Amino acid sequence: MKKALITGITGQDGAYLAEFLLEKGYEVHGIIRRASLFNTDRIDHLYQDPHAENRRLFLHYGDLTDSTNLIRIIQDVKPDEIYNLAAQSHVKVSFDSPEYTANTDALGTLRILEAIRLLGLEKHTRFYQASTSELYGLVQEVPQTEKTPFYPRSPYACAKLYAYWITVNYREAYGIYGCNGILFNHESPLRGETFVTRKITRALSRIALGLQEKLFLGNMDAKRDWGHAKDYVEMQWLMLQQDEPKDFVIATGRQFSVRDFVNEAAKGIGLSLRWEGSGVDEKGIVDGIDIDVFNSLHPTAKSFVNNLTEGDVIVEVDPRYFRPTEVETLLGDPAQAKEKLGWTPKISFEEMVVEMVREDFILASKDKVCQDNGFKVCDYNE
Ligand code: NDP
Ligand code: GDR
Repeated sequence: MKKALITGITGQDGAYLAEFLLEKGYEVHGIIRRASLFNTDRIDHLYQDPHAENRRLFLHYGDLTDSTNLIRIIQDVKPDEIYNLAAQSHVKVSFDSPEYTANTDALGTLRILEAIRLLGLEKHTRFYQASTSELYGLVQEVPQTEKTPFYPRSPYACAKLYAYWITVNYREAYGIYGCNGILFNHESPLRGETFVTRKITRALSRIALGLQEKLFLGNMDAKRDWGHAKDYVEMQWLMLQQDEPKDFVIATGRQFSVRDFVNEAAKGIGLSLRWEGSGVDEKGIVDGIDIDVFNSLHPTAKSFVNNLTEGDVIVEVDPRYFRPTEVETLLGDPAQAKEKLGWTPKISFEEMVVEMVREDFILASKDKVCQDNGFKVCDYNE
């Protein structure tokens, strides 16, 4: 039975990857951080009681900032494959916490590679590094390929640039099978609530149910190549199954703006929007409501009064969400992945947005029931 170690198993990709590898028959080990509250929501459906026989999912406390802990876990597990997904992954937050971001995202990667080397596992353990389209930053070429020059635009991207090159270096210097997956943005109902897509689908659902008044966003013109996380974790695995290690761009080859995403998500719950103004004065206004779509979202929807009316302003720009340096446009060319890995994404942008907004509508419906019965629900909305 193959053994995989996933750092960042409690994150969006970690959860999908753990499920995928368990289905493939792997023994899966994951590193989780000690937190004051349970932080395993995304993998609770995979959890196996530590006392159960024949279990194949094992969780270890650890942190990418702690070398000795990483060495001990890797020594104990001796994994065939390590997927390094752990990171302070929020670009905007990296401007507030640049040193912590570098410690985790850059040095954390080095610590794992060094552990593989120190333990003499260079020929045993294959290594996947979660690289990112943020490396292209101020883009030098459209679309971006494996050969497009990098120009990082945030402390996060600078840290990931180090991680990219140290992976290449350990491959060349010590013969470690190490790969960078240069993944463009990928989303899902498990996406963190402060990334723009999930912020939008969550907020629109809550607005439709009267739990929130407005959605405040930053740069509406930013353009991204958005894929589905479930599709992308399959590629992470495929990259480690090849004869030779190689770096791959993983993207859909389609691009949409933040505004396009809002329109698509609004459509998913039966709203059409019109846009007025520009820059910080831009507003998204309800232009039409398709009550049949709204009612089809969930059996409970019919029992809720939809409190929106045409003309309501539900989206506004708030400059607090602007970044000191922005990545305006990203569009990937996945030709090499298609050719060499035989990989193509299965879930379209439109299908993904509908899935996300429908899942968030169900969560908002639960909150609505709680609120209507006098219970306090979470108002956090950043
Ligand atoms: P998430 O933010 O959802 O998950 C990050 C994971 O890393 C969480 O499990 C988190 O733990 C863990 N983590 C954070 N800091 C540390 C640390 N110091 N030590 C140990 N674990 C830590 O990210 P995604 O799943 O979306 O992304 C996975 C990886 O892919 C990240 O490296 C990200 O930078 C990269 N990436 C993501 C893309 C995307 O669009 N999603 C695109 C390109 C790259 P906890 O749950 O406790 O917070
Ligand atoms: P990104 O994702 O920075 O691309 O990094 P995010 O969803 O945070 O931003 C995408 C774009 O939307 C604009 N934007 C906003 N973003 C957020 N978070 N909140 C807002 O209110 C808002 N309004 C507009 C942003 O300015 C940006 O242009 C993600 C992360 O998963 C990284 O870890 C990963 O490496 C890259 O994708 C590829």
